[in-house]
Amino acid sequence: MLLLQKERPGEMLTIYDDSHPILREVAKEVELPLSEEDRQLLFAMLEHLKMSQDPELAKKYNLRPGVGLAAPQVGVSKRMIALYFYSKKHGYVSRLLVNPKIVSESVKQVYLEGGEGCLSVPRFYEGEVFRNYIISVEAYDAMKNEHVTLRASGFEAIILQHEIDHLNGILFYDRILPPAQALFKKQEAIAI
Ligand code: K3U
Ligand code: NI
Repeated sequence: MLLLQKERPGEMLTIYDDSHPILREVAKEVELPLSEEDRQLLFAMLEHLKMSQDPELAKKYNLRPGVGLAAPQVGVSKRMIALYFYSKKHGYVSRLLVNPKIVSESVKQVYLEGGEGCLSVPRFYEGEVFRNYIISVEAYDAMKNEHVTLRASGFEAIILQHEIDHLNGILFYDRILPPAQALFKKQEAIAI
């Protein structure tokens, strides 16, 4: 069951947009064991994503729906990310990852047919972002309280790469290719 902050708008996070320099910084590694403050921020990020996907709460608090969030987007330049998305195979998936590092990636590429969006980018950008279809990520998992190596493919792999980019000061539109190059890439990539 979802536990939502229905009556706690005062504790809601502020999302910084791409005019803020923090979005272009390389975020700092997080010290482990995880501090209570860092853990609370991660859970607040997850709560924000859950609320943003609840139509009633999203409307009430004027939230754009999101499936991922990186700490720099909420003003904290630390290597922490939250994911909350629906998978046909697993239902709703929540992930809270600290110091995530991509350790392997497929040659095969994938892209979202409608392009990517970002809670920190209040504009539409036309064009596809090509990403690795399968990746392995090493991280400290703040839900399991242990180091993990996870393998992700398709949409989850796209979200992870988008969020890890935020930790390195990269925004999705930096990766949009000129149309001729994109056309070439599309022939080899999987569209989802
Ligand atoms: O893609 C979005 C979505 C929202 C609800 C349901 C399904 C999809 C919204 S944009 C989004 O979630 C960004 C969030 C960001 F920018 F703050 F990290 C993450 C993302 C969007 C698209 C591809 C990869 C990651
Ligand atoms: Ni983003």
